[in-house]
Amino acid sequence: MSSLFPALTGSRTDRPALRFGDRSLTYGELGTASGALAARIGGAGRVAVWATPALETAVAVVAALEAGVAAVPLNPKSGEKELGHILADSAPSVVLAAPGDELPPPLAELARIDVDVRATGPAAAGRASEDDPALVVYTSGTTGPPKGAVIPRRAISSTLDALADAWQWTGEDVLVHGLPLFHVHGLVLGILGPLRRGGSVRHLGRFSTEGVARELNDGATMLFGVPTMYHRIAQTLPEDPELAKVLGRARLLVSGSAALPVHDHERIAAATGRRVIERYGMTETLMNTSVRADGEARAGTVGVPLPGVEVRLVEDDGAPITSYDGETVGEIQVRGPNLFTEYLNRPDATAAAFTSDGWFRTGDMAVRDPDGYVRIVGRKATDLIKSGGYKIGTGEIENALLEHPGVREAAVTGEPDADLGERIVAWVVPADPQSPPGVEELADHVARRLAPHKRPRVVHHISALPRNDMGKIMKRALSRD
Ligand code: MCA
Ligand code: AMP
Repeated sequence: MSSLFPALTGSRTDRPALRFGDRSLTYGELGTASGALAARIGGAGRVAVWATPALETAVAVVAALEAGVAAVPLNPKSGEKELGHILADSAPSVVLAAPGDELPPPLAELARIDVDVRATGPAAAGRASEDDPALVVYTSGTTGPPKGAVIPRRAISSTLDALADAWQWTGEDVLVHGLPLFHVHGLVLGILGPLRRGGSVRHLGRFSTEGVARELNDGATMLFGVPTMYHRIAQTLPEDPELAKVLGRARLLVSGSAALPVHDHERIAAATGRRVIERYGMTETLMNTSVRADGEARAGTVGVPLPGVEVRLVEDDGAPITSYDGETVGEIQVRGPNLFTEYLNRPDATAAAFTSDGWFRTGDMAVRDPDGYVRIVGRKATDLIKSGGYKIGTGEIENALLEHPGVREAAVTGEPDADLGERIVAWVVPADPQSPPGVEELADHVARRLAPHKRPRVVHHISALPRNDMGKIMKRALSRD
């Protein structure tokens, strides 16, 4: 089994690998701690990782990958219902967590290993093929609970190596990020990416413009963020010349997980002299396209296909679109070594996600410019919301709302939000119109059951949901009101 992280055992193990606040590990230290943990979890089936933004999460995931065991990162803010579903579905044999972290009831019955980032002891590398699962990452769909995307080892190595080519990403780079570690963006790109290159990562614990400025001023060369983070940077720039100066000096500013509005692109470029570049990916596909470091950073596009990734646009009937005219809209389909293998325990959903000849249907709609640049113009499913860079299915929130005693009927839509991209709006028919549940009550209810980022930000009380003759809720009629 080839290691995903050659730098763990290379000749320069004194180099810094990870830093979270004032805690850090060199490659040598990371190799020792993750090797010792790998020896303990070898053959464990799947392991859950309590993915707080901390050193322990990175050590736990690296150890799992070294052991050849699949890791299931858990959002530490997941509510009971979401956590219960993920644990039942992925059936991990053990949970890896930082010493002292309190784990909620659904995890209480699971064996626990405290991750010791200073552990020593004999290391053990497991056996796994390139097609074996590396991660199971839960991602929302339009209906029902989140599905576990099984991501093989080859997808991780191929996506990170393709990005190294596109971004001229090397071991000299120092990445700063403040993304959560239970999704692909923050974990695969933000942690495993620098480690595969032999570079280093400084995690902010939580995103702040001050943290970004501090790290870029102290040797960091790259920044990864979701559009909400770049929006907050754009808002701060007019009063913060220091932030503008350090962003201007950065080697690469990368945005992804949702579209970065052109207005924010332009405000950042005007204040810093640098353009943010965008890349486009999905939990199921890892990265598909990117503006290249040596290419033109054109606002509003996600660049060109990454090396090894086939990208096509298709009509509604599945016919490929051959024109590169910047106008003809089609669904993006992708094929390549970067793809997931399956949705865990969901052969039906897996089959539906692929065409008969192996292309993955992304559900994203796009056009292609004459020079091959892809512009995403929308999404097939109106029942998926991207808020703060998180993908959220409306069905899941509707189901949670219906479990509240004050809710008789519920529908959820997304509406534009300058900061979050989209915000979640709940349309509720109260059980008792005299005392309808308020926004705080329903937000807390959803946050407790699912996760805080899935909570509605706006609640409208209505007397009935608009339905068509078939009884289906007409969401477009709701959003227009
Ligand atoms: C607020 N909070 C609550 C409640 N209200 N907690 C419980 N119950 C409530 N009712 C808490 C929140 O948990 C949060 O805590 C804090 O109050 C502020 O909440 P909020 O305003 O929602 O968050 P924010 O600080 O504004 O978050 C903006 C953000 C965040 C930092 C940009 O949305 C974020 O981290 N987004 C990243 C999403 C991401 O990584 N997506 C990648 C998936 P606390 O602050 O302590 O958490 S997409 C992907 O992976 C693909 C492959 C791709 O292409 O990248
Ligand atoms: P997720 O499943 O949470 O990984 O989210 C994947 C989705 O995020 C994609 O299907 C796109 O809709 C969206 N996305 C990711 N990157 C970009 C980007 N740069 N521009 C527009 N949408 C993006």
